[in-house]
Amino acid sequence: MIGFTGALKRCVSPLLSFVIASLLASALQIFFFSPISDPQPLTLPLPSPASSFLPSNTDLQRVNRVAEGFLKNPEDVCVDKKGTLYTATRDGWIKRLHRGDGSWENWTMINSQTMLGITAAEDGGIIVCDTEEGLLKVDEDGVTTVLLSYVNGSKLSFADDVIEAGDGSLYFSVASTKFGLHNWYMDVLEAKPHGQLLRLDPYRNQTSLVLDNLGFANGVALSKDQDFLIVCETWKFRCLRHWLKGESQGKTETFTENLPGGPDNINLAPDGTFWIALIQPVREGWGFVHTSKAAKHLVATFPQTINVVSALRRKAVVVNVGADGKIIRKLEDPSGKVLSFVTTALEFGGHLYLGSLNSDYVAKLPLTDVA
Ligand SMILES: [Ca+2]
Ligand SMILES: [Ca+2]
Repeated sequence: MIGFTGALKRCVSPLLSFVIASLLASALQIFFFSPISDPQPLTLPLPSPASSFLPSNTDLQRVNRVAEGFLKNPEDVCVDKKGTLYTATRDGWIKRLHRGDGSWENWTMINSQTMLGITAAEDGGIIVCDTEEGLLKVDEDGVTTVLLSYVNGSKLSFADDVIEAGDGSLYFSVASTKFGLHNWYMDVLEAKPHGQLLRLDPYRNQTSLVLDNLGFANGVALSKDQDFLIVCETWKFRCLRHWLKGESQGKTETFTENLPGGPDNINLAPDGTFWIALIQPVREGWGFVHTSKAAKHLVATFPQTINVVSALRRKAVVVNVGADGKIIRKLEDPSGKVLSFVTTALEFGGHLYLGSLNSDYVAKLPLTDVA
């Protein structure tokens, strides 16, 4: 018996030492190698968000897949005055859809894997946010030039979305001045406001800071009359309104908040409302990860766990929001069966065009089919 206990002790103590050493090593690794510093608790949307009066639905499961297999991770779409639809794909192309014959064209190769928001330019062509290169202009002939790559001597990185105002100004967001596209989720985990909204005056070639300390500055849109600008703050689950004209000019206020997801791109609809794509950075039942510093460090150190704690690839939600900031409609794929990680929704010609970082097509939904 004593012999057995002794053998057990001899066996258990190395095992225990191993377990303790492993835990210590993990803790040290997490402490020293975590890419985030002093993470803050995330204020999650309330369990009964403003949209809860809108019933859950499966409207986004009824989309048609356009150009399936041809469009790699189309993060954003835009449409020009002629009705040509553009998207930037993750394999470096700007591709476009010709309205007449419905054909897609490999329009111009940018040779970049880091393109995000795009917008149609007033004088033809499009403007592209490239998280590495800055702001790019692709003219009508498909020729690309760099519009802006430095801001006050610092490299412009993580430009996320851009919109052109009638006076030629380009308003654009910088999602994070600390993290990049490849580790954007660290910005969510750290939950400190590193985002900005800037304005480029192309005639004077001057860039100015419009808003600072934003919680992952993402989509930007102008109102129909261009009297205000909206910027989305992804991990704050809200959008801000910045007045450009009128008696509130220069003032900033909350436009819509407590959204059922993190707002990504936003697009003005023909009737003056807005379509906002909402990504799902927090998985239901996993909110504790976003309130515990230790859990945040753990996920940040082992980023392969992001797909476990987030619902990015499990759900798709878009909302239609009035010019007063109130949610009018909510369209969903609640299980991600057909669509997930939808990052943009653009209304054009009675259809909604949806881009996603988890698809190889643009989804198209006739708006007559949804309530
Ligand atoms: Ca855009
Ligand atoms: Ca975006």
